[in-house]
Amino acid sequence: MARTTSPEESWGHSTVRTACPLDCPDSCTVDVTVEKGRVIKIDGGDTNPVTRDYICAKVRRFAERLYGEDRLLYPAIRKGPKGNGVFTRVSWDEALDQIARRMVEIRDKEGAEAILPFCYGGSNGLLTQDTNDAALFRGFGTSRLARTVCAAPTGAANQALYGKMAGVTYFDYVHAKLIVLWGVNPAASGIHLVPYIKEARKAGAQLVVVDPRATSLARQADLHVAPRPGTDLPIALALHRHLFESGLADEAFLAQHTRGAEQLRARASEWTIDRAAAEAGIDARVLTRFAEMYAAASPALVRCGWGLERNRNGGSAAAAILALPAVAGKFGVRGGGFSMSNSAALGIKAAAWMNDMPEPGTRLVNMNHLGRALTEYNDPPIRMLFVYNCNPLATMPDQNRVLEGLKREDLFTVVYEQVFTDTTRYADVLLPATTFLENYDIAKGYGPISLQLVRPVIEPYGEARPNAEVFSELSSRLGIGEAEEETDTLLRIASRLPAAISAELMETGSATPPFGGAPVQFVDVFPLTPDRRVDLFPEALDRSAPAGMYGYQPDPATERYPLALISPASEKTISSTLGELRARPAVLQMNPADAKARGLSNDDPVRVFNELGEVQCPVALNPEIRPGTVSMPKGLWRKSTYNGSTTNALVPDSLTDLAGGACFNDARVEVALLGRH
Ligand SMILES: Nc1nc2c(c(=O)[nH]1)N[C@H]1C(S)=C(S)[C@@H](COP(=O)(O)OP(=O)(O)OC[C@H]3O[C@@H](n4cnc5c(=O)[nH]c(N)nc54)[C@H](O)[C@@H]3O)O[C@H]1N2
Ligand SMILES: Nc1nc2c(c(=O)[nH]1)N[C@H]1C(S)=C(S)[C@@H](COP(=O)(O)OP(=O)(O)OC[C@H]3O[C@@H](n4cnc5c(=O)[nH]c(N)nc54)[C@H](O)[C@@H]3O)O[C@H]1N2
Ligand SMILES: [Mo]
Repeated sequence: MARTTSPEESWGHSTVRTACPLDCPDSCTVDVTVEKGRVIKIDGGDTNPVTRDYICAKVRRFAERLYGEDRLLYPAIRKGPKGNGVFTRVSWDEALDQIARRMVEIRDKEGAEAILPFCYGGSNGLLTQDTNDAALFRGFGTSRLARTVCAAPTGAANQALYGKMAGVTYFDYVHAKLIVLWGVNPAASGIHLVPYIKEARKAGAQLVVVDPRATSLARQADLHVAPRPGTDLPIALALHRHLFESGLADEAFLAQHTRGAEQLRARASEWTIDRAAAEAGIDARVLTRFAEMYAAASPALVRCGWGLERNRNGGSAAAAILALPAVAGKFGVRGGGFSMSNSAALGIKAAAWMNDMPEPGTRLVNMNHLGRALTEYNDPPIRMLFVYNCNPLATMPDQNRVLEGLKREDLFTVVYEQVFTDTTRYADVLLPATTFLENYDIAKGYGPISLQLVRPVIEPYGEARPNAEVFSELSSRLGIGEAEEETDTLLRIASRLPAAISAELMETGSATPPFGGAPVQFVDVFPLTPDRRVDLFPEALDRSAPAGMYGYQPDPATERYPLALISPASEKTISSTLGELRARPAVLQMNPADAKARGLSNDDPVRVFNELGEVQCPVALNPEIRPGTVSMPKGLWRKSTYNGSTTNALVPDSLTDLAGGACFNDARVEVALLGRH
């Protein structure tokens, strides 16, 4: 499958069908129009039927990234002091030789664990991560990275309770009579779900939204529950208590299909509606109505999102929410049950072909502790940071500490990137990466159950190269493996997929999902736990969580820093991807009552601060956010605020109760007019 002719010639069309592998549940089919070797239009296709021929505004603009002035076009090495942004162009050979030489030097002197590979959500496909990169770093014996910045707590809960059983997919929303959107905002973070929700509503479904902000869907909902961030656990436990105490729990289902119901019931027993409502800062009548609506409706569907995981209680909260359909007996009907990540639904792990390479026992670094690791870790200290598929200076907690680490003159930083990001500025060596329009990949959806082939629609721009090739070349320089072409890696990974899936994927560009892409929980799919039951009280998690399973940890607010700062997904970027295209400064959203108490008016320049840092930006008065909570988008670049600090400068690097996740929404802050101290 070597690329001998240009993609255009070999396909003979100016519109090429491919798929978007960016970090979003929808995994859209995209049709890309190419003229004279240049992308001129990106639109939706329908191989993955949820795409329905339209795509989000972000990816429609992707050519602006592809050809933008921030695009990295050739390898380069730092010239002058760290962070001054001046680089000298070098050849790929020079850059890779220098990296390989440094890796060996560091290993010989301090051990390979002094090298930390750092990657996350760039392109989410099966080819760009956990393939040749993992072979290289495992083979060399570097430190390992715990990739916990997202979905770690929800994933741990889903794994422990259900073994990541497939969830209700978009197609079946229309069958639900009640839809609960819990800590998720599909109008921004997965837009193709929205029409399915609308169809369900037309067919008579009620909608409940649990979100501290009155999002567009919350404003249309039958019930909007607007809790203080981080209080979903008491709310969910109060629903459980209501079900158990009112005789509404499905005892037959619990006996046949679950374990641990008694312990869950015991932990929920202390959370009366009144107590939970007081803790969450909501009206007890709203919570009572929620409990009654949920108990009464069938099919009832809970869409559990990621907004609720990003705090100290995130893991237990997700578990308590995912346990609701089991206790209330909502499974076994089309449109009933839960909907979470479907990334495991095809039984394909991310590291499709890595499964037979043993996980080494080298040091494991939690990515949320990057700042700490770079400035404090000693045994050995981190001497090389190899960043790819990630923009940590923009996306990791405790930004000021990350920055302090990146500024270390004795840290050798490689940044392998598509564009000149905030992190890129602190590199010693820059490597230019292809985008999904220039490389192969295999895109796996986590909303719909889907697997699609991503194929290059244009030749790599400048000297950009795909991950698969660059990591295998480095491996060959270090005597770990042989250099191979990207297409060889693709074929090798495809050959590790289940045979039927692989054949269809390579032949047609996509794999047909099982059960028509719409499995019914407890009819078509069952828990993948060891005893095939729902584990409502996972003992191992109970032992590891600081307050035990379903144990609530109180709000971290103090008198000085009373406001909860959240940073939800915005329509403009995917995490920080495309952040370079943001032209105007980002704005802090604040309830008018909170603004009044601080003497602030709309558009005032403010400082948002706590002990970790300060963000300077304009404030917008917005009644759609609950009092006591302020909001700023996730994924901002440093240029998007007045002082080059973003939300993450205010985010502690504390960890969630389960799985070491990030506590982005545990930032507690004060806000004042800029200039007034
Ligand atoms: N446009 C766009 N799409 C994206 C992304 C993006 O950055 N931009 N990111 C992608 C990625 S990486 C992910 S993980 C997903 C995330 O997608 P979502 O699950 O939608 O996650 P968030 O945007 O973090 O938060 C969702 C909602 O939770 C609310 N929220 C915040 N704190 C709490 C809380 O404590 N409890 C409750 N109940 N609600 C809370 C927020 O106000 C927000 O409206 O989206 C993916 N899709
Ligand atoms: N304050 C706050 N911060 C957050 C969150 C929050 O809720 N609040 N949410 C978090 C979440 S949910 C997530 S998932 C993380 C994501 O954080 P990151 O993993 O940093 O994701 P991105 O910001 O999208 O950056 C990915 C980078 O990878 C590059 N890239 C893409 N494809 C390739 C490739 O094929 N090869 C190479 N070498 N590079 C590539 C892109 O150009 C991009 O700059 O951010 C987290 N950060
Ligand atoms: Mo994420």
